[in-house]
Amino acid sequence: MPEKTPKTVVSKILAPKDVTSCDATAQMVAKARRDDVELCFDRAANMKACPIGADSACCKHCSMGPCRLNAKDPYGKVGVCGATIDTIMARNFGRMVASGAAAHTDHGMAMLDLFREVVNGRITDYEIKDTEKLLDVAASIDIETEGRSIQDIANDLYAELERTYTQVEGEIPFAKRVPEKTLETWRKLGIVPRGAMREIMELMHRTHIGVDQHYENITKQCNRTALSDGWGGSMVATEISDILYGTPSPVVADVNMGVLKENMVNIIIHGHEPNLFESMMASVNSPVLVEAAKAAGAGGINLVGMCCSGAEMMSRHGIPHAGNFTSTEAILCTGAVDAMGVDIQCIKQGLAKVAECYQTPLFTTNPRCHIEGATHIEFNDHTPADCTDEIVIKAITRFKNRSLPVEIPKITNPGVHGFSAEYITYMLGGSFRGSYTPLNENIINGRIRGVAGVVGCTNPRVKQDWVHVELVRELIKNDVLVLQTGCSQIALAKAGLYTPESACLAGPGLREVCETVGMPPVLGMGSCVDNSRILIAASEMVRTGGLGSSIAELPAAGAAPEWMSEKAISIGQYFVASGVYTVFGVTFPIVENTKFHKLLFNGLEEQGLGKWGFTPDPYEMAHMMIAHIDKKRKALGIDKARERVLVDMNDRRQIDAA
Ligand code: SF4
Ligand code: MSK
Repeated sequence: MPEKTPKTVVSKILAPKDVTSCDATAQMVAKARRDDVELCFDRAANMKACPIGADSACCKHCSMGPCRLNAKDPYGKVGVCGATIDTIMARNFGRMVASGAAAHTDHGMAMLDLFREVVNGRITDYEIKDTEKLLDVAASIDIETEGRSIQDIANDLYAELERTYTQVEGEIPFAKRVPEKTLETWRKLGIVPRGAMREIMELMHRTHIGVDQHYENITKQCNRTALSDGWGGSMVATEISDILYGTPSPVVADVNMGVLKENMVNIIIHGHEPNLFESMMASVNSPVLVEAAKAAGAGGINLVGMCCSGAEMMSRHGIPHAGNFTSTEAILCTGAVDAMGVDIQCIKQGLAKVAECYQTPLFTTNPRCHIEGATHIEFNDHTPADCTDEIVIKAITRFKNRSLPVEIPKITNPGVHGFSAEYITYMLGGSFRGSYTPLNENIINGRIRGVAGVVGCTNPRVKQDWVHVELVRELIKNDVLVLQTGCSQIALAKAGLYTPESACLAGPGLREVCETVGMPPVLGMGSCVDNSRILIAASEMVRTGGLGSSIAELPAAGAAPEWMSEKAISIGQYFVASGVYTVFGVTFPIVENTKFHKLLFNGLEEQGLGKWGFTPDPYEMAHMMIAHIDKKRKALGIDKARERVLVDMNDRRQIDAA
């Protein structure tokens, strides 16, 4: 019999401080060890990643295989069907893009379904909250708004946006928002998306055995599919969520496990769909349920978010946030979670076992996501309170019967969140001359060196949050303004960088801008689906002028330093296809020194798009991004302007000491 590794050995191998730089999570990892409970960190340590799979050198697309090629001798062998390593890697990569894009677009389509039912009056628990946003979005795709009723405009908007998903031929509606030169490049390359369903279907078809066997042609469809996500499914999800629930503007919120309260009924919502969370907000404020909580001996009901719907609700309403992806099991070890409700995406199956260990009821709510061992209470947009009220009632019962010790890490990090693309316009220009002009001017004059999007997951294969935090600190120190979403935003919030005072960590130029405006050097924009806000901000920068005529010309770069999901690959690919240099950490699922690798890491840039980069090291990553930003500044002829604002050594020493 093979020898099993006892959990006690695992606890000796992994010191909590080695798996996470989040103190609260480390405290809970230590507690899990004492309680003999296994978390994702332990499973990662005991699951050696298959090197052939990690390199994408393995194909299991048909039963003549699986075929394993050798990454060390990539052209020494082909699959049984004759597929080369470039075909195999491109197909595997393409399927990651298809799956990631499908996740975002299915979510977006669910938001659009809800919008349709609200507009036609069949759903009354939600309403159009932000009519100004409705008018802006409608106008951006040439829907007439003058002198028309909100109802008529909303009906037209629904009909138009449905094409994002279902259209068979033609360009998706939000192609109209793409800077002209970028769009021209896409047209020339034949990668303007039609409808997301068509693009995802075609990519799945092409990656079937015996169909597309040229890595360049597969990559073309990867671009088209990823763009149908970024400028399609994801963008619709964000815009419709804003219309229904309000466009975020800066709000102060607490982040970290200390947002749980020992004397309250604690409910966590985790996932990606705001409708479950919005309904839960109503349920926890229901006087009847609040009374029931008090009758059970609680001070009240405490609703907190995790992962991406948590980031979205924090940005929109200031709801406290308890932690990112890698902390979702660890937080259950507090014993203080009276219910966890989940919907879709990034919900670890391991939650069920940890929840059982700590007597926390775990509820799945979405028909797309059931988990063995969890209780399923289906959420229905037509009767949302049926689900969320029941979860609250179950949480109150659990609170009343709490029998395990409670240990809540006493750490909270306040910060300012909720920087939508619209608010950036207002913040920098004021209500009378709101525009991106001040941002562009500060980039041109060199106070701001460039803009970086730092986004994406955390991953138990690297020390949680550490790569995000070190990367962002290095970027802002070098005057790069950082835009963030998703689990990365939460990592930096926990590191205290979401306060305006953290501007003291920035270089002198960025610090001056932050202090003038009163903003942090790191701007959080919401969930991973809200990466579309970064695309909109980039388009506005191009449209405002002075920084080139395509996204590819902007002094900008992107990174997902601790990525783990297929959604991240789709996001990375749509940023690359939009013209952004995008650097990933952890690992990259492609063998180096192959034709497909050269295409992704160089060839796409030669076509007028962006390109991929990779390094697990945060400092190297920062300097790869800064070098790219400087290259773009030089090409724009604004590198000289930057020299005028260079600081003296004394100033620099002060920044380093801060
Ligand atoms: Fe092997 Fe080709 Fe089948 Fe892939 S498609 S498993 S490479 S025979
Ligand atoms: S939740 S995709 S771990 S950002 Fe959007 Fe976080 Fe990545 Fe999931």
